Amino acid sequence: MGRARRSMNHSATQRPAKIVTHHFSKWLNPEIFLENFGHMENTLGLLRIRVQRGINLAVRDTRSSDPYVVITMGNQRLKSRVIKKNCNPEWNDELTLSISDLDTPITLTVYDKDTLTVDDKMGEAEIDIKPLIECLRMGLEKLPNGCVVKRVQPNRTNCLADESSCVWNNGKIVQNMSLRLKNVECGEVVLQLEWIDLPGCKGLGVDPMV
Ligand SMILES: [Ca+2]
Repeated sequence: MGRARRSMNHSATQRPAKIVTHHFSKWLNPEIFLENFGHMENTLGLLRIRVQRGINLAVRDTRSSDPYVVITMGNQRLKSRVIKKNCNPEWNDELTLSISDLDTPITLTVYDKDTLTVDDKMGEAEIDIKPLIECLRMGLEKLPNGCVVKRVQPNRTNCLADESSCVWNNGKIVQNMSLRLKNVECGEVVLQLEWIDLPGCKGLGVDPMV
C-alpha cells in the first residue's frame, strides 16, 4: 500500500502516462473495441457482418440441430450465439472483423452445438467482400434510401444462393446476401455486410484502386 502510494505520488510529478486508446473508445462500442484492438496499425477499417438467419439447415441431432455460426479471417475467429433445436434459426447477431488485407479469405462455417461430443459441421461458405469494396470506392453520396448500387449474381466462384445487392441505406452502403453452404446436404445463411471506417485507420481510399 505504502509502496503503491509512493509510486502514485512520484508519478504525479511526472508527465501522465500516455493513453493510447482513449480517443478510439469514443467512436466504438466496447464490444467492437475489444474484439479489434491490437490490429489497429495495419487496419483499413471494420467489417460488420449481421448474421441474420439460417434456412433449411442440416439435421445433426435426432430431428434438428443447435446451430451457431463461426466466421474466420486470418487469425480472427468470431462466433454467433447458439439457437437450440432449430434448423431455421434467427441469430440476428453482429460480428465485426478488423480488416487489414482485402485478399484474406473470410469463411463462414455453421456448427451444431453438442454437449458431450465435438460440435458437428453443418457446412461452410466464403464471404466475398470485393463487390462491396468496389461500391465503397465509388465515393457515392446522398442517394435515395433503398437505391441499389450494385447487383451480384450467383456464379461458380461465389457462394451466393440468390442475387445479392449493395444498397444505399441511411447514408451507408450495405450488402445483403444469402450464402449457399458447401460440403453439406442443405442450408443457406442470410447476412448483411457493412463497412465501418475508423478514425486513425487507412480506410479504403476512393477510386482509382490502390
Ligand atoms: Ca446438437
